[in-house]
Amino acid sequence: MALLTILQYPDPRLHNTAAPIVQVDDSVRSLIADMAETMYAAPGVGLAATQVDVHRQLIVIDVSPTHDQLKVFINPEILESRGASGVEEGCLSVPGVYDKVQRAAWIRVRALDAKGAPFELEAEGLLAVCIQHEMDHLKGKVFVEYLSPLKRNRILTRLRKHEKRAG
Ligand code: K1U
Ligand code: ZN
Repeated sequence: MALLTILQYPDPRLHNTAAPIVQVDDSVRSLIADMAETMYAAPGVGLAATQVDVHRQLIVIDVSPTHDQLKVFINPEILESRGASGVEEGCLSVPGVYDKVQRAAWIRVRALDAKGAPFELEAEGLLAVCIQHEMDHLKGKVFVEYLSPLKRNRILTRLRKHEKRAG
């Protein structure tokens, strides 16, 4: 297994659109293992392949307090959604920024698992928000792009200062 580098906003590669995965083979399972290790080490509760510069439709999520309930979503689709969530979001590609975004409170999602088998899942709370956040990454959208231009410019200024200081 390997720790992968997480792209940092405003890296333009975060705006790439991910392609569907045609075959769930050993290379996909190896990427799943590396993404899970990277997510747990960060630490985070989700990670999209886009964030590690792989532009394929793959997400890993674990919102359990025990960090032992890894969920894998390949080619995810939202079939139904309801309500409005009030969960605050964070993003490993935008460190130090937390804010609320308009998302559905409940979703029904269809995807393939790590073996390539189709499944459906109903989700609410943090899991529902995390799935929507990660699916946005696969479409090239970062959560700060939902915020007002004022907030987004402040975030960009702070991140650029931080980047300069880090060399
Ligand atoms: O997409 C990402 O960068 C991962 C992101 C997922 C997410 C969190 C909260 C709401 C929506 C999406 C994170 O994991 S940010 C880090 C985080 O939330 C966290 C870190 C340690 C413990 C618990 C949460
Ligand atoms: Zn994110």
